Amino acid sequence: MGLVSIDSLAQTTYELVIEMRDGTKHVAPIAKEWNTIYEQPHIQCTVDYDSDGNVVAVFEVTWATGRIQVDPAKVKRMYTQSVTLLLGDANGDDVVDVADIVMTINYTTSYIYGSNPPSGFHFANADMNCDGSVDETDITMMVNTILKK
Ligand SMILES: [Ca+2]
Ligand SMILES: [Ca+2]
Repeated sequence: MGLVSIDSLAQTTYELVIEMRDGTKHVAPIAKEWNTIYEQPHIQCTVDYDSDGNVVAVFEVTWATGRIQVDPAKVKRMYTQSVTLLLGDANGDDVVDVADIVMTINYTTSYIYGSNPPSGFHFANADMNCDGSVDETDITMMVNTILKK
C-alpha cells in the first residue's frame, strides 16, 4: 500500500470570483465538465429578490457548483480565474490522507442535517469526480485514492 503521486491528483480548473466594493470576495468553483464544453467560463447574471424583498443579483455559471447571491450595487467586479486543484485534499493542507475523508464525511453529514459545514473545507478539491457535488461517490474515490497500491 502506498500513496499515489500528488501530481496525478493535480487538476486545473476555473473558479468564479465576485469582488465586492467592501473588499470581500465570493468564490464559486466551476465543475470540470464545464472546461470540456467551453473555453472560457460564461457568467450569467439575473436579478432576483431576497426574502426581505431586496434586489439581489444571482450569478450562475454553466456547470458551476456555486450559486452566489449578492447585492449588485455592491459588486466591484467579477471575473474567472484558473486554479490548480489537488483532488482529495479536502482540508487544503497539500496532502491527501484520512483527515480529508473525515472532513468530507463531516461536510456531507452537515449538509444532510443542516448543521454548519466544517470550516476550511475545500469543496473543489473534495469533488473528486468534478460533477459539482460532494457526496458518497467522492468519499469512495478518496478512500480508493489513499488505499491505491
Ligand atoms: Ca489534506
Ligand atoms: Ca462529486
